[in-house]
Amino acid sequence: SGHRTLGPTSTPTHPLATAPVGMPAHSVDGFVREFLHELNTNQGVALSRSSANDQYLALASTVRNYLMARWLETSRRTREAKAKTIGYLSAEYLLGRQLGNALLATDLNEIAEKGLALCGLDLVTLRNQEVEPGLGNGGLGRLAACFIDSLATMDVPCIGYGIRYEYGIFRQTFVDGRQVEETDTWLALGSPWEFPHPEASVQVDFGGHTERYVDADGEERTRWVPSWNVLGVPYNYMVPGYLNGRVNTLRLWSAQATKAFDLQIFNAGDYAQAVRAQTFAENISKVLYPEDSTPQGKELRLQQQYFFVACSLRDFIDNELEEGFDLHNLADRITYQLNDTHPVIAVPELMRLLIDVRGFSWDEAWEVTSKCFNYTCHTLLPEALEVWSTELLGRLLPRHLEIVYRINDQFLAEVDKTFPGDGLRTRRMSIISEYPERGVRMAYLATVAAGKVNGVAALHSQLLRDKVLPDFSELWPDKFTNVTNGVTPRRFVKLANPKLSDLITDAIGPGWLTNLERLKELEPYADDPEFKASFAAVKASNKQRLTALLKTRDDIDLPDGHLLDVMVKRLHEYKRQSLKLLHIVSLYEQVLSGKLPASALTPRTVVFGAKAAPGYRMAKDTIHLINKVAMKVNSAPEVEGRLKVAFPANYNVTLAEKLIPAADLSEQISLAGMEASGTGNMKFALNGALTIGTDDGANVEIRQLVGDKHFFLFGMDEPAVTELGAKGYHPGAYYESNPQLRATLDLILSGHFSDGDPHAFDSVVFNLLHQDRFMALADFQSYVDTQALVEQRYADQDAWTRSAILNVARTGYFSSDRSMRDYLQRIWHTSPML
Ligand code: CJB
Repeated sequence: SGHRTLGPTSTPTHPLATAPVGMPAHSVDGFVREFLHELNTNQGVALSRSSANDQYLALASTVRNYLMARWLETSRRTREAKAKTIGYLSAEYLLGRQLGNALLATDLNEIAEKGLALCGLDLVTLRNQEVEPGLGNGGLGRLAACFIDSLATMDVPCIGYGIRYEYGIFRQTFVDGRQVEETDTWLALGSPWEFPHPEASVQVDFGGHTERYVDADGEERTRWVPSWNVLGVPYNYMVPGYLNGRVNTLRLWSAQATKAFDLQIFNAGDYAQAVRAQTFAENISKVLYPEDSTPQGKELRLQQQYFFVACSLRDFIDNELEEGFDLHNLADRITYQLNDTHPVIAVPELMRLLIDVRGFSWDEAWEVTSKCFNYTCHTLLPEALEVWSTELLGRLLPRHLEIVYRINDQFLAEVDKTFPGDGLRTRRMSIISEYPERGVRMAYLATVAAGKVNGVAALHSQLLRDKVLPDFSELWPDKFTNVTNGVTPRRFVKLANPKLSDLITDAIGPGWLTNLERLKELEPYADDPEFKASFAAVKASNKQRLTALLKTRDDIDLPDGHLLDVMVKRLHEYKRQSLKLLHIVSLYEQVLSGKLPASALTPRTVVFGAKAAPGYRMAKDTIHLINKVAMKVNSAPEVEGRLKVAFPANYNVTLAEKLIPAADLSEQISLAGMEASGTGNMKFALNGALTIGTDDGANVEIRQLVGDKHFFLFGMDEPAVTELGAKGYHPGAYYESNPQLRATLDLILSGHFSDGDPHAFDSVVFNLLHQDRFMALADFQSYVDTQALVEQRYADQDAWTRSAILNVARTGYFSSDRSMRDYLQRIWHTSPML
């Protein structure tokens, strides 16, 4: 018929049919041969005629080939062992560049460098060709990337499931200091790390209605009659473990129309209509929603969520399990981790698959489903908890809404049995909310279905139980647990900071990279003058590397010898970039008004990196203000050589890898009780920056581990915040009673930073004065006082370096390998295959 057969035509019988291809030779000559072969056969060009992009793509596939045998072998070994797999369900993976990590995982960096040099090419230049896959917004997506790296490195079977967004997080530029978003065309120059498998596409249904019918056994059943569908095409990515032979899979789904193109309509002359179905379907995986911590409740977003979990559940059941597998035992083979509420629609989807498709009874299906899921909550902000209107859910997924209602009925009956007659409680705990409209509280649904519910740092997990889900924690105390987040030391120490890594290895040997607690062995070196000097030299060299990068990347001049003070994270009111800004303006104002001689300032460069959600007005206005303050401060002769503000645009993983190793001071200044964990805080500490921070998120644990002397704590703690809120918070009172705070805000209101326009920053300033939901004004004095302590401490470079070394030595706990161990023991109840 002219169609290609999908899947194997028959069972392959050759002895080598299931064996992986052999590993390419590990030699410089071999590498060069393979590289040129890829360049010639994949890119179709000769070296002499090749572009940098050709060279990058050929290099990527050369390196990729070294992982290929291990990838195939991993999959064979996992199937054969019938090992339990972690199904990590996440709408975001903020992966960062792949080439460096692949070179590290194959130990090919040196060979590649030498081989390319023989070809007259430079490895660093080619590495810089790569456009990072920005398939996430911030911490949540980057955490997912760290976790899958750790699982691979620990030899734990894991499939990461997500969406292959055609456009990832927007590229940020500044025009007159204002953020302008541009499309992230990360796929435009080719994507050598992905393997599409259109033959393994999955059909996903939407819309329509449900019907009751009686099956052949006389059983009353339900069938969903959908009204439209799309195809999910899987794209596989390698997730290599560090030098251990395991290569797990990240499987991202791309949406495609089931009927690509209507030839009849085309022939009738309606060209636009002929492609409409295609456009409509492909919109589902077109673009990452750039909202971070604030779901918009948009229909397309719900389509994305259902699309990827429906594909993912079907994929595992149909393709990863052996034929004839009894799905009653599904929990023996997979445990799904729900990364926030984004994939929670997987719960009714599994129920539907088991009941409507596989003929399970409700109770049998619930028995299986309630063993398969666990849920991680990443926030405390009430506006970040997803609620889907039943109107929308019923229209898009009518069968799922029915199932959710029944889960709720069954759950509320259980509540009523435990707390008879407590109608208020049942109403509070209902998965269905009634105001402002009827909706499904996805966090409640997740909590009801999950075996375990966890927060992401000790404080956050406690507040999650006490403030967000108190009734649930009372009903099921054992369901709740904490797993403090972590970061992968492969990317954020070894790749980002090769010089520090070499220094560490020289001191304590190489084992630390997969056993990060071994950094403790560095403690005695904090008092070793030679080590301290080398450590300081590494920091200085990282600053130089950053200086060179910012010059070419952004035409920013970083002055020499400054305290490098870095605040990089999404722009959010709760994270309080505005507080950092008030500190800068306060310093500047004091010099300008003659209250402080410029010579009294510790030379300091503040670096910001932050994207604002495109629809988040206050965040965008804050970016504008920071840029305007930067322009003024940077050109003011009064503070020249003493104070500088740099705001490189488009902060991303690639920039983080250069910024963090250069930093002296890490800004972690959210209002206590608001930052679930933070993971940037961990990356800075591990790279020898000292933290100025509130008692919030993982800062609490960082401070406990590094010790109060090596951490700059300021501000109210969470109970104080709650108390002040209860008492009634009046930010204006701080303005009235604190002359320096007043002078600072007045300078902004004077139009000094806005070419005389006094109203340019009204939104930001009046918000601080009249609302200040995150109490920046209340913490202002404590913050600037603590910054003065920072300066005192920095003046003693020897003491500073000692503290920096102790930060590195004492934060090995924050490896995502440790986080994964905690999940394995406390949540997943499985172990590495080793
Ligand atoms: N987080 O990045 C996001 N997006 C959300 O929608 C909700 C939370 C962040 O997750 C990180 C990983 O757990 C946390 O470290 C961070 O505090 C939190 O804001």
